[in-house]
Amino acid sequence: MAILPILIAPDKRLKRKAVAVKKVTPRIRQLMDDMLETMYAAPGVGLAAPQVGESVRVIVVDVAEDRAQGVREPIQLANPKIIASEGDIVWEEGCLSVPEYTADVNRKEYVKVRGLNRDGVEVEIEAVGLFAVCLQHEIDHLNGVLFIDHISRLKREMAIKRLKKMKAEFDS
Ligand code: K1U
Ligand code: ZN
Repeated sequence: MAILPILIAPDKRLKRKAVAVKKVTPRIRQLMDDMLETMYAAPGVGLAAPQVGESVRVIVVDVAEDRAQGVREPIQLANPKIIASEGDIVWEEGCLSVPEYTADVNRKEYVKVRGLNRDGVEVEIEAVGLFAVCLQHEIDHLNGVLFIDHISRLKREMAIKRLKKMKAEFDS
């Protein structure tokens, strides 16, 4: 397993629509495992393949409450699709590709997601609260959408300005 570099916005690779996985091959399984290791190291509660420069429809999520105690409940999904949703929730989100910035985002409170697990078997996952929010956030990444695309234009432009400044300072 490997820890992969995470792309930081603004980056055009984060704005592309990722392509569907035809089959969960050993290469896709390796990507899923590397993404999990990258997410735990960050640390984060989710990660989408475009964030590590791979434009394929793969996400990983782990929102286990006892993660600090070493409890892991990893979810690895290819081609995730929301097939049902209910209710509304506002969540203060962050993003590993938008460091040091959080904002309230309107999401669905409950989602049912269908996808392929690491064995290539079709599964359905029901989620509420942070788990549901995280699935929606990661599926957005597969469609080239960042959480800052859900906030006001003024706030988004301020966030992007800060990111550009951070990148310029890092590069100098
Ligand atoms: O996709 C990403 O960039 C990961 C992102 C997911 C996410 C966070 C919050 C709401 C929705 C989606 C993160 O994991 S940011 C880091 C974070 O929230 C966190 C990190 C460690 C412990 C708990 C939370
Ligand atoms: Zn994100």
